[in-house]
Amino acid sequence: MRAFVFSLALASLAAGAGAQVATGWNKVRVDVPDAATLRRLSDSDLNTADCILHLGQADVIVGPQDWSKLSGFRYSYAGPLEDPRDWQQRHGWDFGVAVDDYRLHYYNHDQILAFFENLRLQNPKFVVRKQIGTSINGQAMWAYRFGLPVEIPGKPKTSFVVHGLIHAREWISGSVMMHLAKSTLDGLKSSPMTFMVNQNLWIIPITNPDGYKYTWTNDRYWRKNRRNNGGGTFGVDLNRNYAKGWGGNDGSSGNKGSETYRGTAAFSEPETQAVRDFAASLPKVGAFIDFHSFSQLILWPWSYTTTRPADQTMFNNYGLEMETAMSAFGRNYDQGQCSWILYTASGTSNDYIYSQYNVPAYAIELRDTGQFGFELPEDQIQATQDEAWAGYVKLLNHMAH
Ligand code: 0X9
Ligand code: ZN
Repeated sequence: MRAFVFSLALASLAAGAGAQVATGWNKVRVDVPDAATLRRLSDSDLNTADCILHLGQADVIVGPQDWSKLSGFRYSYAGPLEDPRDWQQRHGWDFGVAVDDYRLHYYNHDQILAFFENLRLQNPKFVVRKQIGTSINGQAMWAYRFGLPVEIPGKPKTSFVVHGLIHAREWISGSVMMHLAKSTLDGLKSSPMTFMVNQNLWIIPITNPDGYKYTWTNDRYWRKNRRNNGGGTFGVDLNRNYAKGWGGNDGSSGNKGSETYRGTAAFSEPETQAVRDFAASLPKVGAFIDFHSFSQLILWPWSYTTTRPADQTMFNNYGLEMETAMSAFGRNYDQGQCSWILYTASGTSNDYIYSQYNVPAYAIELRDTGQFGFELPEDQIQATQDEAWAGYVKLLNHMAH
C-alpha cells in the first residue's frame, strides 16, 4: 500500500493537473506497531484525525505540504478529504434567519459572539459579559455570566465555569456553549424563584479564538492556538499549557510542531493565562467543565498521572449520573479517570481547576465516536446540545451553593 501512495503522488505530480494526492487533502492510515512509533507519531508534526492514539493504526490528515512528514512511518492511503478552506463557501448562510439556527448550523467566531451579544442585549438583567483577556493574535476573549440579578448580602454566588473551543477544530463544543446559555436563560426567566438562585453560570464560548477563526479560513483540522513558534511551526496546545502536571513527556510534547506541544512554560499562552486569572477573580468557583470532541466520554482528574484523585468517589458518582443522563439521546457516553480510560495528558485545564479549587472539574468529549469525528454533521448538533445540557444540569444540582 505504501508503494501505491507514492506512485499515485508521483503520477499526480507528473500529470500536473488534478493532482489530488499531491495538492489536495487526504487521509492516510499509519501503522503503529509499538510504543516507540506511537510516541514518534504524537511528537511529530503530523495532524492526527483520531482523538485517541493507540497501538494498531492511526488516521492522519495530510495536507498538500505534509507528505514529507510521513517519512519513516509505514502507512496506506485511506481516501480524500474535502479541502478545509472550502468550508465557509460550502456552508455559507445568513446569520439570524431563524431563532433556532444555532441548533441546525455551526456558527463561526463572529456569529457565536453575536449570538451571545444578542442574548445579553435582550436580557440585560440576567446576562453580563466580561473581557477576560486577549488572544495571541489580538482577539478579545469574552466570558458571559448567566444568573439572577440578586445576591444575598455576604453570601457570594457559586460559579459554574464552562468553556468550549479550547481545541479549534472541535466545533460542536461551540454549539454546546450557545445551548447552555440559551437553556440557562430560559430557566432563569421561567423559574426565577427556584432555578440557580445562588449560582452563576459563566461561559467562555471561544477559549481559542485565533485557532477557531483559522479553522474557518485556512485549516478545518487546526487544534492549537496560533502562536508563531519560529522555524515555520505554529501553535501551542492550550490543553497542555496549564500548570498542574505541566511538562510530562507522556502526556504532552516538547516538539513545537506537535499537536500536543505544551509551550515553553506553564501558562506561557495568553489564552490559558486569561482562564487562570478569570477563575482566580471569582469569589467562589463551584464546578468546571471543559467541552471537547470527540469520543463520547466524561473524563475526570487526574489526567497527568494514573494516581487516583482524593475525590475519586465523588468524581465517579457524579460521572455516572452524567453518563446516564447524557446517554438518553441515542448515543452512549462512558465516564472515568482520563488517564485510565483515554490517555495521559499533562497540563490540562480540568486538572488545574481541580488542583486549585478542589471542586468537580470534568472534560467532556462530545459526539461522535469517530464516524465523522470533528466534522460532526449538522443534523447531530441538536441532539448533542440536548445531551450536553442534560449532563450539565446533573452536575449543577450537586454544585455547592
Ligand atoms: O487530549 C485532549 O486534550 C482531550 N482530547 S481531545 O481529543 N479533544 O484533544 C482530552 C483531555 C482530557 N482532559 C482531562 N481529562 N483533563
Ligand atoms: Zn479537545
